[in-house]
Amino acid sequence: MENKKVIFSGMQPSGSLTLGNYLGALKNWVKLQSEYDCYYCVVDMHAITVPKEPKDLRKNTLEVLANYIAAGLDPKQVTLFIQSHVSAHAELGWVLNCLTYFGELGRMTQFKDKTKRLESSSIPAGLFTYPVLMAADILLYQADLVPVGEDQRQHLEITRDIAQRFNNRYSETFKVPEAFISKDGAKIMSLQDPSSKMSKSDSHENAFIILMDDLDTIRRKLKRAVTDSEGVVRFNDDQPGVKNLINIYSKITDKTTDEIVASYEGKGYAQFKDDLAEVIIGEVRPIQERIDYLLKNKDYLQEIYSYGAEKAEAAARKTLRKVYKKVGFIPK
Ligand code: AQP
Repeated sequence: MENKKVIFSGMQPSGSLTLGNYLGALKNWVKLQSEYDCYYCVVDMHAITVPKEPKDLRKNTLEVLANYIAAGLDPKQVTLFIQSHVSAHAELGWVLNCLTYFGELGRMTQFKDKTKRLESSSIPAGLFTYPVLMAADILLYQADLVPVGEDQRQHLEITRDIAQRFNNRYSETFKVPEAFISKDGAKIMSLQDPSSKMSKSDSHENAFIILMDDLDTIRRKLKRAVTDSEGVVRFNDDQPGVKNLINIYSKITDKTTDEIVASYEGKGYAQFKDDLAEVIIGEVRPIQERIDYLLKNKDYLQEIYSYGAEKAEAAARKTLRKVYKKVGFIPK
């Protein structure tokens, strides 16, 4: 069998997947599946770094898996699994925690963003060490490439640093992975605050569109999307709300931003937003039909994640055995 390069990536079931997750990452994952040996994971252990209702976590975990498949990932071609089913993630995570410094974790902008309104006494340690678990996820599979959105670049850098540190201290063990951020994978911003990224756990539900939003909700959220008082569809930094909407339009239709701006000359925001709502609906409707079908067939989903866990486990154990040996743990 030809040796394909390995890809690992995952999403947290911290909510239902947004248009940001889809356009920034998932759509790209689908394009890569035939060319690479792909491990795509639902990272439920990451999702408990902030408090989460158990029943919501269970629901979101299955939904994210269904979203993956409905967006086009083929369970026969890629390894689809749930992180907590492969205990090597937690085990390697601990070893890597012992190799990662407090100072470098403190520089992570996602940690700073997520904790800026919290007292230190209420910040879970897991939120702080989140990038270390992410490093374990990736390094277990000896991934060559990690397709993520621009927002995850810094976490990829720390993964590389940790891998290199381990290799230098104990001898060559991990492949040092590269971030794989496609041109198409730019950052999609919040519809309510275009200075922050669109996030599935945003407390303001008009800030994001989820792939499972019904069609009227999509139209309503678009209507309420923050723009400005210019009233002219232009792609520039002084109009961040409109710029974000043009970006979304462009990612879905493959039209350039210049083409989109030209086609709305002399037309106002209302027309542009209505059209964008229909563009989004055209993209998500077939995905929604497949999600519906999958969520009604939980046995099928279970078959997929059980099979995926078995495959992932075999690859992960191989790496973990090496790591344990190198750090000096005695085999059972
Ligand atoms: N707004 C975005 N634009 C482009 N890409 C995005 N991604 C997330 N938001 C955007 C990409 O989606 C993948 C999922 O990452 P995750 O679920 O592990 O965590 P995240 O990046 O923290 O995503 P969210 O939606 O913002 O989740 P919460 O609200 O829980 O923090 C990654 O590849 C990411 O780059």
